[in-house]
Amino acid sequence: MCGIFAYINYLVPRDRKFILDCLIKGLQRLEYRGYDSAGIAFDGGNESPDVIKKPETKIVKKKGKVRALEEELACEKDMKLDIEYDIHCGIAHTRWATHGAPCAINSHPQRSDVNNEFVVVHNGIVTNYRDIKKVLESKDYVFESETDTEVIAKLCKYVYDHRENEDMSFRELVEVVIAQLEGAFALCFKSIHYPSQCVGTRRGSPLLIGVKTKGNLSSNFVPILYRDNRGREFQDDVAYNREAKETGSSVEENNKSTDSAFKRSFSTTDFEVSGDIKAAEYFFASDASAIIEHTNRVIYLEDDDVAAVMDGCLSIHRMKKEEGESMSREVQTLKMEIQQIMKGNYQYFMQKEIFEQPESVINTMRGRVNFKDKEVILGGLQDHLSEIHRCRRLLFIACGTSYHSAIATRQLLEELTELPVVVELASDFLDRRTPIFRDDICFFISQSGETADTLNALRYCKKRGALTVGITNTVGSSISRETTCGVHINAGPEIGVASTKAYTSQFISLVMFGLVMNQDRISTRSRRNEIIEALENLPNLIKEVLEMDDDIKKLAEELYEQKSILLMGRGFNYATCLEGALKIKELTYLHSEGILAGELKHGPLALVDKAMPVIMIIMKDSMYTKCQNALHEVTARGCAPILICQKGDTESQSKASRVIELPGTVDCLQGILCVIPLQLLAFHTAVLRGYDVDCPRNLAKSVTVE
Ligand code: G6Q
Ligand code: GLU
Repeated sequence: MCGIFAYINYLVPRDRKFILDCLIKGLQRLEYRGYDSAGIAFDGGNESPDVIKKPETKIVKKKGKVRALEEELACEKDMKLDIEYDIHCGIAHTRWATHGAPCAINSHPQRSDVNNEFVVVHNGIVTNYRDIKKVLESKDYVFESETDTEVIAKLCKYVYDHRENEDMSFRELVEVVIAQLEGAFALCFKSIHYPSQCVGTRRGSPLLIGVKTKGNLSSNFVPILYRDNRGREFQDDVAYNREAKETGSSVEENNKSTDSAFKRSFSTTDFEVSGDIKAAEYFFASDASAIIEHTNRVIYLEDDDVAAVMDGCLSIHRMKKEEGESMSREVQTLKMEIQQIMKGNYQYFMQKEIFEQPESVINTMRGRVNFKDKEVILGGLQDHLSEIHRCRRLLFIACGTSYHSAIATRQLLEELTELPVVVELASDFLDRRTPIFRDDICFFISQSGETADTLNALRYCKKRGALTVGITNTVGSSISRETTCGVHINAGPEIGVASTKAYTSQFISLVMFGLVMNQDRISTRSRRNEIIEALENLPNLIKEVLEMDDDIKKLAEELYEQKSILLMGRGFNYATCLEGALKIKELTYLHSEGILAGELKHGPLALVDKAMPVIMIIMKDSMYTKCQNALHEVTARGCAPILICQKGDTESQSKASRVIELPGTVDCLQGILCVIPLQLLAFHTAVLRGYDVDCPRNLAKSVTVE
């Protein structure tokens, strides 16, 4: 994720200092979304704005948090801050790198050329950027950054320089550009060819517009403007009026009202501020936390909307009209407080990140899993696949939750690669000075990419000639930089110390690796297809499990005063027990232990009596019968466990004290669904015990010491 913010003032005089402060403040509100670097673009030149000179755009960018950018701006030489602008557009960005390490040159705004003719800020991933880059390079475009985003800015210049219609609008140019893009994006554009105009658009990443005018907004709807098959713009008045009437305001009413802030002027297809209150300010942002302090009136753009602000008018355009889609975008009123918004409707970042998992797993798979053709591509490994195929064994080395993601996928990786798979805790691996060979492939899994134990293990393996692969969530981190190749899990920033969405994204990334290794094997084709189909449906199933949140909260109310909780499972759910136990202990400070159900009779069963809280995971997979045996061993000691099982498993449920029924999926992915109730249970139990969920005692988000 990242933070996009743009501020446009029209006939509202603002000096440059106000404008820069507004942009910086907007980024600070969005910093929780990503903060490895930041940048800003605004009108350049030091003369008074009423001296008409060729417009120029100034860009200032800096690695580090927004504060570093603010300091950089303060150091800008001869930059007059008291210049006043009646009309101005500024855009800004705080980055969470996916392509290109965090540094000034890779920060946004990215530009079309050395004259900053077009600048753009981007949230998301352009999955076909390599192809676009090749084409533009063949036309002598020179790229300066490692980002995917830069192709967007250069595409703008290409389209502009080759436009047939001299009067091509900024919005039309952006429509041509985004039609070439694949992947996910929210974008804001600024250009010297379209002074003081701003165009914003989205596909897969959020973007909203705050509107601030002198008058009260009596119009609650901005009509969508479509392009007909001759390229002319039209608005479906009939459908718009019907919808507006149903919701209490219509074009006629708007036009009658003298104080309406939006009035449809038939001469153009835009909405403008009417009467003498033409002054307006617009705020484009990735989420409302950057807007709320300016205005509570916002418009949430939908995928493929293109919003343009020109001469104080806001218009929203779509290329084609889909059956049954809304004809307009509602101007909504925000009712939240700023602090709350940064966590959305959530009390804690960890809670937000648990509920982000349907989206984060989609982002992890985006541009990598082709569900139609049943193909998986991991671009970061492509150049090393032949070496990986020839290796002697695969080692997965990590700590904590990241280690559990390797345990969770070990069985599947053995099945799909038919190679020995070794999973190691980094600290123990180093203590033993484990033998490593040149034909080993060593994977280092780390959300932060900075964990000292894992990093030291990486350096140990590299020294011994092994091929090293990073599986991280942080581009530019030490592990991502020092490994030979790798996969970015694209889970977005994980703020809560207790890892949740990173775990499920690591899990999915390792499953994708297994599918990549198995691409050409005919014998396992049906197994592959079963897994890929299950991956496609997984986000919906995660959503279904998250809807059980209230039930899990009730369970937490029964457990939060306990002293200890045992979790038992085996096969694909042994890791789930380890991970669930870790979540419970690190958030609630209760003793909790993940036990391999097959080990129960070798000792742990001594802990079990009718008073011991036991959570048992039993799924209808190849371990079902063996788990039934464990269930009998436990119930024979008077314990009625809390059962996490598949819907309809009445046999197991008859012996349980509480039942959490989950939807079924393919056996090797079931652990993704089973871990979510445990994440929620740990969260609610911690809240009930009055602890700080996002910052558990004694812990840190990134353990950079051994
Ligand atoms: C788990 C914790 C912790 C973490 C490890 C590894 O909830 O966040 O166990 O998983 O410290 O961290 P990295 O994944 O950043 O290496
Ligand atoms: N993919 C772009 C980059 O790596 C944008 C990442 C983001 O959303 O911050 O620069």
